Amino acid sequence: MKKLILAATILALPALSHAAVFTDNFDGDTLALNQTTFLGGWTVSSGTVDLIGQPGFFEFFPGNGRYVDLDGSTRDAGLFDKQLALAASTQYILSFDLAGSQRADTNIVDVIFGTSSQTFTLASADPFATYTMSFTTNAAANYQISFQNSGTPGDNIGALLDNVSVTAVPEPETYALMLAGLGLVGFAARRKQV
Ligand SMILES: [Ca+2]
Ligand SMILES: [Ca+2]
Ligand SMILES: [Ca+2]
Repeated sequence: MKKLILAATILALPALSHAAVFTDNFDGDTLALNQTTFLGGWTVSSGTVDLIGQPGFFEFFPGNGRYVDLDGSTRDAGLFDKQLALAASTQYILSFDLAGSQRADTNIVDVIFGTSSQTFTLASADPFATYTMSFTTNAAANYQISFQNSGTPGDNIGALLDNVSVTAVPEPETYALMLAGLGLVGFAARRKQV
């Protein structure tokens, strides 16, 4: 029994280090050019994005289901963004997959996550790759996640976005508590054996 608890506690460690607060693979969203409604609570402003992919709608990456073409079909790439409620004084990691347009142009994507921002350049043929950004909150509040495609303006051909997630990084004290817990369980298990 003690061994079982110990095993369960060890198994719980990786889960604790990746406490997801938001995930979105866009697979449940409706295929459409200039899509404005997203199950993940995204909004599109100052232009448009397309929701493309499986089945057979600009399906460049079978296996990735559906994904976002960050330059819609109105010759004006929109700001794709959402607000996410995050706790105070916590480090968060944003993870997302970006691919090139697969349609013979290079695109630049500006990503903002809370107080962190970064620019990514995607060559047309770039496959989906996972990128991460991180920042630490100050107060508990709504924080921004946004993706803005630029590059060749107004060609309706954007970089592709999939698998957005946000995870909280546990505080060192949490690990200390877990390790202390492990030690106690181990001690109890050893005592039982004697
Ligand atoms: Ca997907
Ligand atoms: Ca498009
Ligand atoms: Ca473009």
